[in-house]
Amino acid sequence: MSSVSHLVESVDYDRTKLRIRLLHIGFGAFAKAHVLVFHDEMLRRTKSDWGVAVARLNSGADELTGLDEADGLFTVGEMSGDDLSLCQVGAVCATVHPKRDGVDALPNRIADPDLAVITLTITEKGYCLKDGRLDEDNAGIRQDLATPDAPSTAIGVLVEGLRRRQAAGLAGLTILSCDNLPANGELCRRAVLDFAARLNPDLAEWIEGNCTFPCSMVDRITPAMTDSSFATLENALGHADRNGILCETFRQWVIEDRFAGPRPDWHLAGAEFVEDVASFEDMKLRMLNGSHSFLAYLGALADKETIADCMADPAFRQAALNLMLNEQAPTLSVPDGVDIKAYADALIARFENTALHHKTTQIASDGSQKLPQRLLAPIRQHLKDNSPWPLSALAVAAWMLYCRGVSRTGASLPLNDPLSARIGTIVQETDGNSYVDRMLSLSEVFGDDLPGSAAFGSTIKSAYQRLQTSDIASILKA
Ligand code: CS2
Repeated sequence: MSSVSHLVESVDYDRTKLRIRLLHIGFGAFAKAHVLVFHDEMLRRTKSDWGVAVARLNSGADELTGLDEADGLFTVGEMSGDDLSLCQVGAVCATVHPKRDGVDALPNRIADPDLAVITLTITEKGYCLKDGRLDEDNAGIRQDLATPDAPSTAIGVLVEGLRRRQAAGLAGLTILSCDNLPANGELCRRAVLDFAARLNPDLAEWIEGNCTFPCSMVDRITPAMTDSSFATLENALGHADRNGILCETFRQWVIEDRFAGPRPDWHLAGAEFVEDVASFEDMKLRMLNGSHSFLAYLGALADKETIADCMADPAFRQAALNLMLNEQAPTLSVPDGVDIKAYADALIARFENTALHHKTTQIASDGSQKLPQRLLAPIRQHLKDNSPWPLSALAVAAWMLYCRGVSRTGASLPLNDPLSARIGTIVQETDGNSYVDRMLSLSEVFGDDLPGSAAFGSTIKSAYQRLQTSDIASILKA
């Protein structure tokens, strides 16, 4: 790649006119490359006053300070093969971090009269759910319920901010989840209302009557930045940008059109406002994320570092396509106008993008939170229809084998998961079929129904045995 040869699309709107009307909580790689890119393009087209404040809750205070030092400006590089196009995002007017700015900073930002919309990328575990309801045993939730005016979880922060809005006699907000969960808005609403109701039923009623929680489907492959991707960006820009991000060129955002108040004109940047987003969510979660998880666990076990490395192996490539078309697509109600075969082909092409160094171990993280919607929901459908699901079984068994922390050649595999302590105990105490049985007893993952299904248990055990004894590429070819 040649240096200093890439044209950067600089910010072309008057940043002094921006007021903070949007707050994004969970400002990581994905938000930079997705929500903020849509928003920035909207600002370029409309020259409107929708400024953004971005927040993080746990780690990342220094990164936000780094962004402040760059006056909120950062570069997004879209990569396809050897092509890299660069764009500067100027929408960010302020950053907030409770550990840097104090516990009141975020609730007060939510209670600002100018604010109209909150977008969230807090990952699956950030919603603190169990069986679709707030998990009151979650340590963070327990703590926030005890000290609600000093919240540490996203749910606690939202409720405290909304409480301050209600007390100030302000209008409600639109709270827009952008995480990879089915009916993400509904789940967010449930968690917020459950939390609020525990504190004060009147507050819960106010939130229900004045705030909306639209669902949305978000899509853009955005690997975590590494030294090498920062170097690629620096080479293209001609100078370093520690706030920058690299991602693929594709992006999609389908949003349920249910806003409590003003709505940003994101459609001018390609977002779609629709009445019902469920079919888009399921399609993306199962076809893209389901096969991502499949490739992540099987690929990591076979020592493949990235998704593109998996795709370079014909056995993996064909298996991913087969999983999509034979096991995921038949469980979907495909959105009108979508050609599912073309969608699958496009996903394969996106996975093949060698410019994206998307690590299998990154996607493998938080499996206990991801498996249910990506793989287990379609498997339930197959069990009901009595249709075959051999590749989905391999993916679930591969997750179990991955959790033991060692690849087939003995390389160590990192386990990042909210259930890692319990999984670690199961790994220590059991192996073989009894290991599979103990893993199946994790009801957060498998519910109460799947462990009781003989067909499910025996299929996973047989897939697990094959993975332990045979070469992965030959299992995929079989
Ligand atoms: C991935 C997603 O890490 C993961 O679990 O499957 O982050 C995926 O890259 C995005 O959902 C793509 O839109």
